[in-house]
Amino acid sequence: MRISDLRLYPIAIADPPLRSSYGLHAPYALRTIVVVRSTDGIEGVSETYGGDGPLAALESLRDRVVGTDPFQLTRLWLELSAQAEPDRAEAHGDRTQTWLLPGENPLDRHARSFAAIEMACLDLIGKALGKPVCDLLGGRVRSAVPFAAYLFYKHAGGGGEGMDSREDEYGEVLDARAIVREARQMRAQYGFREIKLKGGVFDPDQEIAAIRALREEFGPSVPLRIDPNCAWSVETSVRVGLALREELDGGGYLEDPTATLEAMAEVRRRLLVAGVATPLASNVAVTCFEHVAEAHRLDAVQIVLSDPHYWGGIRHVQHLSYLCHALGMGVSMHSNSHLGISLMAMAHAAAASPYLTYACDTHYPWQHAADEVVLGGRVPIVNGEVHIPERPGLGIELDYDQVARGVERYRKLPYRKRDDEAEMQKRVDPSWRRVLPRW
Ligand code: GKR
Ligand code: MG
Repeated sequence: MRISDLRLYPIAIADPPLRSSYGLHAPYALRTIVVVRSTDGIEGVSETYGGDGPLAALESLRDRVVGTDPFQLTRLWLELSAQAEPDRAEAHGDRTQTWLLPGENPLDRHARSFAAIEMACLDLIGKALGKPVCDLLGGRVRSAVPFAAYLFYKHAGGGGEGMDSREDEYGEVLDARAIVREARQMRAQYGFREIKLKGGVFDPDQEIAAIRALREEFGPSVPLRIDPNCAWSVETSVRVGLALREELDGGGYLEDPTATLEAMAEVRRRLLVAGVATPLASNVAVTCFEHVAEAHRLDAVQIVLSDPHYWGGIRHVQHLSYLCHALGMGVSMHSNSHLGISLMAMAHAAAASPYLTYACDTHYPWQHAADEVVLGGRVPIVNGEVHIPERPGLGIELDYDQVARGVERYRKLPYRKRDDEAEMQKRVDPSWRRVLPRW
């Protein structure tokens, strides 16, 4: 079996005005749908970052991918990794997500492109053999993958623009009371049993109050995590860690409170001295295998946030889970605005990764059924879990009419790149800049 065709569909999907330390989400998030077709007419699909950059990176692989045996991808990984070397200068050697949004760092371009091809090939192989992806990788350790409620502060609006606006399910969410309301609503709809709050938006005392209000509402059986995406200094991170010592205990974590591994290590040291063992998690300072060793050496990070989209695919997430286990580190999963194909890729990666024991993040509740490209509509999340269906590959098929609508939305958009800072200036505060640390 060979790959006879590679098709790339750049799409735009409605996205509500969510806030983070990066700024504000634009009315549409960008994604790329990837289809590999085999010589025997089977199609494998995947979903990855969107916009011109990721699209051009994938387009440049067309000649290399077409003609390849989908079972033989290791050489492609090696070739792409070797080509990534010159990108070091372009990115000033910084492969973290401190300054560049996920999907934008040239230093993980090869890992992102490879991942998109790998996921589509696994889907293709699964469909050819009649096996679910997780069962191609040694078998699943779980058939239902838990995800966490991912709470955001947000402005009014459900995403999209003008006649193409989506309804605003959650309304404006700018204080602790509204955060609790959002959590209640999301839990009622999806049954999530763990909660993450995207922080780094308001004064840390307001975000401490929001976490406390969540604890008060849901009790200690619902683990809580907070992620300010490096908005805090070491001092502030320690202060928040001390203040939330009880609330983040029992399965919760403090995610990327501050920038750099050295600063995270300092936060960890100071919390331990004060008797607080809340683990620190990271998807900003740790984005690749090379970072894990240093994070472990410094004891800067105790939970690594995997993500098949930029760690080099589903198999790399599986490898990462073994590595973290051997090092005595935990592993969880990061997410970005995405549709059902990504959700299924994340679910299969988690199902096949024995030591991934935290509920995975997902932005899926923030996306709307009108934008879904999976045939039959939205992938169900029930009791906070995604079930691995007994269907081959990722377990989904593409709805090409929906893909065409997504491509049309993309075509009409004036932007081709996620830029939360520009969006924040445009819609909230013209003088807003991303400053780290802000507090
Ligand atoms: O969607 O604004 C967002 C998040 O801030 C996202 O871009 C982050 O990468 O969810 C992510 C995280 O955990 O850092
Ligand atoms: Mg994070």
